[in-house]
Amino acid sequence: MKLVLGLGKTGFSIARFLSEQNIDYKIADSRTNPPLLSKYPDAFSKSLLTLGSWTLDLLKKVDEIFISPGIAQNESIVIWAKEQNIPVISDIELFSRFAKAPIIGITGSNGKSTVTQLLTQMIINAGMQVAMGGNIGTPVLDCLNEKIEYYVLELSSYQLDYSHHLNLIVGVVLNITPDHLDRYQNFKHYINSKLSLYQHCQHLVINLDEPLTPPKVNAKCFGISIPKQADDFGTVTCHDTYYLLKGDNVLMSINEVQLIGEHNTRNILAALALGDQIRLPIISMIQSIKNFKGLEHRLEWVAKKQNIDYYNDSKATNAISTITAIQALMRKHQNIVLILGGIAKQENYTPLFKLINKSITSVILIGQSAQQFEQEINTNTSHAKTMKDAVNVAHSMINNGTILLSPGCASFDMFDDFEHRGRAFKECVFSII
Ligand code: UMA
Ligand code: ADP
Repeated sequence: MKLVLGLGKTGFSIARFLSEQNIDYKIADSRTNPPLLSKYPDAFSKSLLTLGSWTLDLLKKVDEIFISPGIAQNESIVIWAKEQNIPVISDIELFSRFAKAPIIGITGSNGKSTVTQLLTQMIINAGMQVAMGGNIGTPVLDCLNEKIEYYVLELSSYQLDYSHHLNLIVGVVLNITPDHLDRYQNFKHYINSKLSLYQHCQHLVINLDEPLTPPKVNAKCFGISIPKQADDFGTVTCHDTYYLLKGDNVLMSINEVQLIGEHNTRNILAALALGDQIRLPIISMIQSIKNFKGLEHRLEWVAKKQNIDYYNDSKATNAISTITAIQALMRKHQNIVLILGGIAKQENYTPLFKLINKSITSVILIGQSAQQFEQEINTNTSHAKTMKDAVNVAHSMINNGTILLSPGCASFDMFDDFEHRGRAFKECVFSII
């Protein structure tokens, strides 16, 4: 008997898959009323469902556990399973047992979704059948299809922690900065979790600008400098313009790219290196980059009205992604009002506060972190209880410049998720202008 833990997106997709395979399972969620329960009344048999606190009884007759990524490794049920030698694996590992096409894995603290989406687009433009899934939103088991030629998976550290046997044709750890430290004993454990992806890869893609990645053996590399190897991807500046390079060869000018910021240049170079590892034609990859507008909620330009540009970077849920957004905009925009805050992560926000104090005109503080952040910020600050207030106050502060939502925090104190927060921001912007 298999045990499925968690009744979210992952749990439901595992249950559906096991039902289709006629594999016996039961399913349990430690909440009495998990948020998705009402949405899927017919997806599982109620007799197999346990809601509420987990006890040892749940493990009776269980020979394998399929666990949702949101369940931490220090939960009692995971510890009990280890004591009884019951394997605990992710949906990713289960998927990899059944997937017939090669799997590409993308992890990192920031940029995963952008690279996953761009690489998927590159494979489509090269004329192949591809499925994209994982942490980006579609559970991997929902992607399984005989016709697929490549799977492109965004993998979180949570998913990697429960994936011990994967076979990736190529993989990348884009970058590693502190995140999710509530789930790990310390930063070192988080780093090890991210780097575990490389243990599963036939071919590696490595970020030369990331000191935490391993020796560059047997890998294609990328970074913001002139490549040292013919197979690596990088950049060169000539007459104030950046060009993307493969070895000595100029691929394209950065002026042909729609995404802004050096972080996105890195994301593009990573996608090129991954695509090159699977031998996608360079010409079609370049065309995909030219067409790529980026994803919603990631430094997304929303509108311009009365000399004010509005950007939605709701996906910035940690300090470094907000730093990245400010640095990207500062090059062209001098007068920036930042909407910041939510549930702060257990990480060092000092570099962000330093940048804000140096470069930001005003900050509108929202969410639980407001009082804490206010003590560290010297620039002009205001408080807002709702997104509507935040946008109105920001709008009243400047006649020209940029209003940026880049909260640097999780959203759950005020919103369902970062998408809800980003949509709320955009609705408020459109109601003003
Ligand atoms: N649950 C328990 N006990 C617990 C914790 C959770 O029973 O101690 C139950 C919850 O009650 C809930 C279910 O488990 O019913 C939720 O499972 P989950 O939190 O693993 O979420 P899913 O809905 O399965 O979504 C997961 C990913 N969520 C997390 O990793 C927290 C989604 O990533 C992913 O898109 C989806 O699988 C499909 O693969 C989201 C995320 O926030 C976007 N990821 C983190 C991030 O990007 O920072 C890692
Ligand atoms: P992830 O899936 O890893 O969360 P996204 O592509 O969704 O990454 O971007 C999340 C946030 O991080 C956005 O605010 C985005 O602007 C920022 N970001 C994207 N790529 C990078 C990068 N390479 N380095 C730092 N920040 C980044």
